[in-house]
Amino acid sequence: MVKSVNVAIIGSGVVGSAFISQLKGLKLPIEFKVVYLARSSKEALFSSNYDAVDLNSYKTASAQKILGLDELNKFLKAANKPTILVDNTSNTSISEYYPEFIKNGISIATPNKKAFSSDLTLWKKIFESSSQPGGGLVYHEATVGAGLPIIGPLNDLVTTGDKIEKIEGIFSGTLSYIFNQFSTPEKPIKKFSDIVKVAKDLGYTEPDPRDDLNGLDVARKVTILARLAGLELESPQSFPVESLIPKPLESVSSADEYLSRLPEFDSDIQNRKDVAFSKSKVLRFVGQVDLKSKKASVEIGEYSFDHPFASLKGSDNVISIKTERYPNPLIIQGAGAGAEVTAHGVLADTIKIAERI
Ligand code: NHO
Repeated sequence: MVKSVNVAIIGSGVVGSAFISQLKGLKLPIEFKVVYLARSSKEALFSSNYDAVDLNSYKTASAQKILGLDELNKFLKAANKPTILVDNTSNTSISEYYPEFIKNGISIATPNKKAFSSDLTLWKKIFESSSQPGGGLVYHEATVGAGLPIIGPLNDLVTTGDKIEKIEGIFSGTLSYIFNQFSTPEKPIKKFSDIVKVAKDLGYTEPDPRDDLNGLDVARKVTILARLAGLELESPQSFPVESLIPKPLESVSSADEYLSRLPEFDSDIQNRKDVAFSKSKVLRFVGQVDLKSKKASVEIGEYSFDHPFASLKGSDNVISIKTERYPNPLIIQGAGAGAEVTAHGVLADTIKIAERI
């Protein structure tokens, strides 16, 4: 008999729709039966007898009002089948509710960073519930580096007894692109403000680029990695994070005003780049966790032209993990942003859970 698991999907935006399309193409000896699909924050597809949602017509099929989280938890539990909840939103209320799903035996696969990078109390509740008998499993590979294998390998090192000494990396696709264009081993000529504008036009940034340039997204990823490695950071605000937004532009009301005034501040970052270049170094926006000094940071760092971070391409992410077993750091590099790679990370987690439950 083919193994069958129930799947509830919340969110069908950029990542969610790529996830659904990859799920449709799966060829595995496991049946993934989608019994609930919230296609927006208002509408969902489901039926009281848990019929499979038709993934070919979910965008247009007639829908119902979404279930509240308590109702959804009861609905999924009552099916009495192994169930995976796939949260493809960035919604905080849903992530705060994870412990309740997990206590009910429902497993979670998600790219939503909120649950793992907010208060430490929520992190502890999630993993304590998961470790109880009958608790659901939690997989969140795509919360750092999109689909790159980072969280799985890091977890494997820790659980098998390796000691993590230092984690360092470029964790934002957007900021990777901006610095790879701005600061290169060849005589660099492009202005920072021009590159930010191009990145926005290419759709690489958030609608307001300040949401990338304030460093918070990287700080969230650093918080997750630090906690996995054993440093219990309280929150992404509990360590130094360098913002790339000039102070006077922090409070301007629109993204357009920010972009039009950004050239006024080009000289500051240009000077930093020129100083680095004179030492045969490039600038990169990096997150770091030093387990020995128990410190984390997010800031612009200088790297020699021959350092792996200096030769990064496009919007790639890179992570270097130095451990007792890997004194020459383990380096993982590749596409760190985009719907397809992020969705594949979430789907691979969904499959791993299905194999275990
Ligand atoms: P969207 O397109 O806004 O989709 C979210 C959907 O959730 C919307 O359709 C919304 O209606 C729905 N929704 C919200 N609340 C809901 C509720 N209560 N019930 C039902 N539906 C609800 O967002 P994305 O882009 O698809 O992102 C989804 C999740 O993936 C977020 O947590 C995001 O942080 C995460 N994620 C996205 C990306 C990406 O490429 N879009 C990446 C990683 C994680 O690799 C990516 C990345 O990190 C890029 C990053 N900017 C970088 O490194 O530079």
